[in-house]
Amino acid sequence: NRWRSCNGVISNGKCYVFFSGPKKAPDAEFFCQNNFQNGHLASVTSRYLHNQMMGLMDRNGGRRRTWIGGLRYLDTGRWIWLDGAQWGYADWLPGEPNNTAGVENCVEILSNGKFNDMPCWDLRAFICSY
Ligand code: GN1
Ligand code: CA
Repeated sequence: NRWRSCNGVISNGKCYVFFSGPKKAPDAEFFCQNNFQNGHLASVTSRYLHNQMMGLMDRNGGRRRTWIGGLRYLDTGRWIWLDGAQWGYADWLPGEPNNTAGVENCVEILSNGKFNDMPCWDLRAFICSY
């Protein structure tokens, strides 16, 4: 139904919803796909959207480390968004992405708001968008 509600924030016609989880990143992506039509872990493709995501985190129990939908592309240093958005904007913490132990293929927003690459099996809150 075209007036379906959004239990989070709407930006550019997309709904962004925060979940405390905690889940591993692949389980979080599975959850998003299964609970929302066209659902994925959220892509964060602009400063504006990034600020909105931090606001969403702040309103959900305080800003804690949260999965978003960035994924390292194969073994390259390149990244993709799981929802197919074009990779471009990325507000990495200085020194990131550092791919510690060569296994940090997923992307979290840290409590200070910056992006960090992390092992996908770590348990985190997450943001779905659809
Ligand atoms: C963590 O614990 P350390 O320093 O090996 C984190 C990385 C960060 C790094 C920042 C598994 O790595 O993603 O880049 O801190 N990895 C894990 O200093 O927690
Ligand atoms: Ca890292």
